[in-house]
Amino acid sequence: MSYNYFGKKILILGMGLTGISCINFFLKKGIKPKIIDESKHPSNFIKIPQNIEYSLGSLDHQWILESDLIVISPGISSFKPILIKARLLGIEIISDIELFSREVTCPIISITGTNGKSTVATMIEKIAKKSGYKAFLGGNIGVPVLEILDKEADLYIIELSSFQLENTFNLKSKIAVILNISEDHINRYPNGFQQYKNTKLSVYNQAEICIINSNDKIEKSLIHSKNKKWISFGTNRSDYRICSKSNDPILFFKNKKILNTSEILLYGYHNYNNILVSLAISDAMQFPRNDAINVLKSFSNLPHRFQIIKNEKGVRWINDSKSTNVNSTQVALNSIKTTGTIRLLLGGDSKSANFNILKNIFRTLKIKIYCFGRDGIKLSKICEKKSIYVENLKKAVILISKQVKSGDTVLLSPGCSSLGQFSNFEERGNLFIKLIKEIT
Ligand code: UMA
Ligand code: ADP
Repeated sequence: MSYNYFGKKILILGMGLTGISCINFFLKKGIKPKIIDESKHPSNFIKIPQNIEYSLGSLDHQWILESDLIVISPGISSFKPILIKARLLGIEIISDIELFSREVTCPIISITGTNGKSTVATMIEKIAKKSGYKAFLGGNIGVPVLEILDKEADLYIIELSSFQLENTFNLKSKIAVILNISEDHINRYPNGFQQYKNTKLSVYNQAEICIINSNDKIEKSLIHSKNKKWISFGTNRSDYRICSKSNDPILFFKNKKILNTSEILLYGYHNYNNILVSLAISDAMQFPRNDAINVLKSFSNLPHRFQIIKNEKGVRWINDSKSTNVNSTQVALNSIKTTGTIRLLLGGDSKSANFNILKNIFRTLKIKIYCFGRDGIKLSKICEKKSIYVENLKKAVILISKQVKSGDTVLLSPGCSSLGQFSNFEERGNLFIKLIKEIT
C-alpha cells in the first residue's frame, strides 16, 4: 500500500534527531510540515530549514487539533492529555518508525528489549555485511530510521525502544526479537509494567519470525499470532541454549554445540545471551554460520557497556555507563568475580524504578556503594550500611581513589538515566574515563 501525504496538515512534535529526520523526509516528498518543541531553546533549532513554520515553548493546542497527521518523537509521552484528545477526535498520531515501515520493501530485522539492543543490533549489522548484504542499522541506537532509508538497501536492522513502538502500526518485520523484558521507563507508563511489556510485545504483531527469550514468560495469546514461526533462546528447553556446566559455558542449537564462550572476547555473562540470540537471528536469516561465528568471536564490548577501562595494580575499573535500569546493574554485578571489594557507582534519574531487587544482592556481596546524582540520596537508602551519598561522579571517583585496594573492582553501572547531571550516558561514561586517567 502506498501512502499519500499530499494535502494533509502534517505536524511534527519534537525538534530532536527524530523531528529533524521527519522534516527532511517530508521535504524530500515536496511537503512542508510544521514543527513544535516544548523547550524554548531546543538544541537542534538551527537545523530547522528556514521555510518551516515552528512553535516553541509549549504544545500549541490549536496546531495539534487542526492537524491531520502528527508524527511524535519518542521522548514525548503519547499520554499527554492534548494528544489523547487529538486521538479521540480521529487525528492520526504515528512514530517515525511507522513512516519508515510504510516506505520499506526489503526485509527488516527489528530488535527490542530492555537491555542488549545496541550490542545485538551492532553484531547483526556486522554479520549481515560480512554475509554480503547491503545492510543499514538505525533507530534507537542513535541514527533515526528515516535517515537510513536507501534505495540500495537489501536489509534493515532497526533497534526499537518501547517509546518508538507505541505509535507504530504497520511494521512488518522479517524477524522480530525481544531480547528481555524487565522494569524500565515506568515513569512513562500510567498503567505500569504490563503496559510497557505490551508495548514491547507489539513488535511481534506482524512479524514473520519471532525470536523469544524463554525466561520472559510471554503470553503468545496476547500477540496476533497467525502464521508465525517462533524460535526460543535462553533456558535449557530453548532452541538456542547455554550449557553452563563448565567454567566456560557452551552455546548450543538443539543438541549441536555451536560455540565455546572461551573463544569470544565479549565480557560478562549477559553477553552469552546476546551471542546466542545473534546466532538465532543469523540462522533465521540464513547467513553463513561461519561468517556469524567469525564476527561473534572478534566482537568486543561496545563503549560504555561493561567496558574494562583500566586493570592496573590489581584494580579493575569498569565503565558501564549505558546501564540505565536495575537489570543492567544486576547483570553487571553478577558478571564480577572478585575476592576484593566491588565499589559500585550508582545514581542519576531512577525513572521511578523499584530498586529493591538490588537489596538482596548488595547484602550478599562485599560491596561499597557510592550513590550520586538526582536520586543519589534515595538510592543510598537501599542498603544504608554499605552505601554513601556523594554529590557527583567526580567526588565519588576521588573518594574511591583514596579507598581502593588491590583486588577491588570499581564499577560505574549507575542503573539510572544520566538526566540531571549529564546530557547523556556517553558524557557520563567519558567523564568517568577521564577521571580514572587523571586521578588514579
Ligand atoms: N521534547 C519535548 N517534549 C517532551 C520531551 C522532549 O518537546 O516532553 C523535545 C525536546 O525539547 C527536544 C526533542 O523533543 O528538542 C527531543 O526529542 P526526543 O527526546 O524524542 O529525542 P531525539 O533526539 O529525537 O532522539 C530519539 C531517541 N530519544 C528518546 O527516546 C528519548 C533516541 O534514543 C534515538 O537514538 C533517536 O530518537 C533516533 O531514533 C535515545 C534514548 O535515550 C538514545 N532512548 C531511550 C533509551 O534507550 O532508554 C528510549
Ligand atoms: P540497549 O541498547 O538495550 O540499552 P546495550 O547493548 O547498549 O543495550 O547495553 C545497555 C546496558 O545493558 C549495558 O549496561 C550492558 O552491559 C547491559 N546489557 C547488555 N546486554 C544485556 C542483556 N542481555 N541483559 C541484561 N543487560 C544487558
